[in-house]
Amino acid sequence: MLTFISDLHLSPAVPGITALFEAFLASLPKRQINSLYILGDFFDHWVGDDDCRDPYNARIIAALRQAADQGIELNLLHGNRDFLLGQDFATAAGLRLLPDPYVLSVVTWQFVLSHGDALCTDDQDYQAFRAQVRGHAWQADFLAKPLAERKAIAAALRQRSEAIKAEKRDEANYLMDVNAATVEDFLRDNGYATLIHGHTHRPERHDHIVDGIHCERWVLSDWHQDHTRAWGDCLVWDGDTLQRESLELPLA
Ligand code: LP5
Ligand code: MN
Repeated sequence: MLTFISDLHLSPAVPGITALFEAFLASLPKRQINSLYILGDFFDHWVGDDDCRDPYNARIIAALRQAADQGIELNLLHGNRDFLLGQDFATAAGLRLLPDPYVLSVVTWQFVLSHGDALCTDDQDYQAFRAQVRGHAWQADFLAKPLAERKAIAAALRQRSEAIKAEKRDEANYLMDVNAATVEDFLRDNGYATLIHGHTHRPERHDHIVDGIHCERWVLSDWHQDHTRAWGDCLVWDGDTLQRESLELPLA
């Protein structure tokens, strides 16, 4: 059995979500789930693998490693907040970094996995930003900065991003969602497979008819916490059907 999650945005600021994730990971062997696919924005932000030593990050890496050692196959695609997760992190956590998009063929079905940010082509400011920060030279330049400076830049960008989103939500909500024509091209380019993505924080199952072919698009939720509980969702493939499951942890 396979399971898919996205947009946990893990950080020390969300201990409830962290506990929910740890409980979720620990529950996989009992549920006969042997592969986990994390579809990006696993961390709230990631500024380079030299930050693996940070105590919070080390705790998450240890939890992943424990699951890997129990035989869970761990896979991760980058999100827009943690695209700097690299091979040192992957090796320490015992997981495989996958390209975005990633076509996942199982015995009876074909999925295509993506974080989803590349599909939001109406958000031209973001796409310009994305093109810049996904470049190799730009990343090498950023990673050469001291860790503290990178953390300060990431914090400023996060603040700015939240402000921009609040502004755009008021004036043009659609900007923050996927573009329908981009999704159709994407499905065509990826063999009309069942698309699973996150990023938009709009959990839903959509039907698309592309070239007369029925395609499904499943959007994962981001994870949340308040004072009483942490919650999120996952998708589970049992070899026959894909189902959304709610995850919840009461907080003392
Ligand atoms: O993440 P979310 O859901 O809030 O919003 C995204 C888009 N925002 C981002 C920015 C991330 O939140 C912050 C990333 C921090 C970690 C990265 C570490 C290393 C990177 C350092 C880069 C300098 O991705 C948001 C979208 C939204 O999704 C919906 O799709 O709208 O897009 C933006 O906020 C981007 C702005 O539109 C454009 C900002 C341009 C800023 C340019 C500053 C360059 C500074 C360079 C410094 C070296
Ligand atoms: Mn995202």
